[in-house]
Amino acid sequence: MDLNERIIDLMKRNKEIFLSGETMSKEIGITRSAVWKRVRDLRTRGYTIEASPSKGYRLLSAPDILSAQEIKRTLTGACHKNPLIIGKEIHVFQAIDSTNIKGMELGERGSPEGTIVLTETQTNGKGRLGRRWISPEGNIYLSIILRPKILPSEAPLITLMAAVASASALRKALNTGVNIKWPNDIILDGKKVGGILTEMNSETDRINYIVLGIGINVNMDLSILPPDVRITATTIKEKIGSDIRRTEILSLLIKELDRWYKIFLNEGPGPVLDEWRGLSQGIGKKVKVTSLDSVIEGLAEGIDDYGRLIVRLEGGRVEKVVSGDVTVIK
Ligand code: BT5
Repeated sequence: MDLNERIIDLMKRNKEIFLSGETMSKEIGITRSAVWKRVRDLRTRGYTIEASPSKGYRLLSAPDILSAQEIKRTLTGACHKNPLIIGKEIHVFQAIDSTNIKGMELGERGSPEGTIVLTETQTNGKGRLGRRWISPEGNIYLSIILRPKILPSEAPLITLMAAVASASALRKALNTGVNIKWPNDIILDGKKVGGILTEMNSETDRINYIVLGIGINVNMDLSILPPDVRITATTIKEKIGSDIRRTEILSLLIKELDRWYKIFLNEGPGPVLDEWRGLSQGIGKKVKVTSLDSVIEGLAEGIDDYGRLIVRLEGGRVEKVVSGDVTVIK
C-alpha cells in the first residue's frame, strides 16, 4: 500500500470518527504536515475529507475506484469459520486488454484457485465466439481462476453456477427480479445486464484451470453502446436511476460465487441445476438456437445434467445443444 492508500485505509477503519493529525502521523509514520499534504492530494482525487483544527480528519465519501484492500475489507468477517475460496488474491488494473486473457496468463503461471482479476476498463473485452464485450469505465469486469477436479465436458456447469451466483447477487443488491438466459446471459427487465465467458486450459480428461469471466453493466451510460447492442442491453444505473458503488455489488457477487462454487464442489451439480431452472427465462417456450454450424427451432424443454439445452424439434426429435444463442420465438 502506498501512503495515500494507508491514509484512506486508516480513515475507513475508523469510519465516522475524527482522527487527529497526531494519531495519523504516528500510525502512518510521517510528519503531521505530510499528513496534511496527503489529505489535500486525496481531495483532488475525489475523496471528501472533513478537516477540523481541533478534532482532526474524517472521511465523508470516497470515489468509486476499485481497490483490492477495500474489497477484501468487505469480505472479512462474513466467513472466518469457512474461509473464502474466491478472492484470496485480488489483482486490480486500470486498463488491460481482457481480464480473461490476464486470468489465463496467471493460471498458466500457477496462481492459486480463487485468484481474482479486476479492471476499470478493457481494451479488448471478449464475448463468446470471438465477439466483443464493450467495456468502458463504470462497470464490473472480473475473472476468477478456478481449479475444480471435474471433467472438461462438465465445464459448462461452471458457467451455469456463475449465472446462478450472479443473478442471486444482483437480486440481493437490487431487491428485484433478475433472471438467466441460457447459457450465459444475466437478464434484468428482459435485457442483458451481464454476460459470462468461461475459458479453460485442459487435457483430454482433466482441467488444468478455468478462467471464469463475468461482465456486469453497472454505471455505464447506455448511449455508449452502438444502437443494435443498446436495444438488447441494460445497466443497473438504468434500473435504479442513479450510480451505485461497484464495491457493494462486487462484494455480494464474490460471496455468492464462493457460496455456489462450494455447493457445486460439495454436493455436485444438482442444487445449481435446480436453482438455474427456477431462474431461467425461455424454458417451456418455442426458441431458435443458433450454433456455429446449425440453426434449429423447437421447444426448449430444459437443461440436462451437463448444462446442455434440451430442444424438442417439430418432428419430436430431441437435440441437446452445448453452445449457441437462443431467441424466444413469439
Ligand atoms: C458474453 O458473450 O456475454 C460474455 C461476456 C463476458 C464479458 C466478461 S468481462 C470480464 C471477462 N473478460 C473478458 O474479456 N470477457 C469477460 P456473448 O454471449 O457472446 O455476447 C456478446 C454480445 O453481447 C456482443 O456481440 C454484443 O451484441 C453484446 N454486448 C457487447 N457488449 C455488451 C455490454 N457491455 N452489455 C450488453 N451487451 C453487450
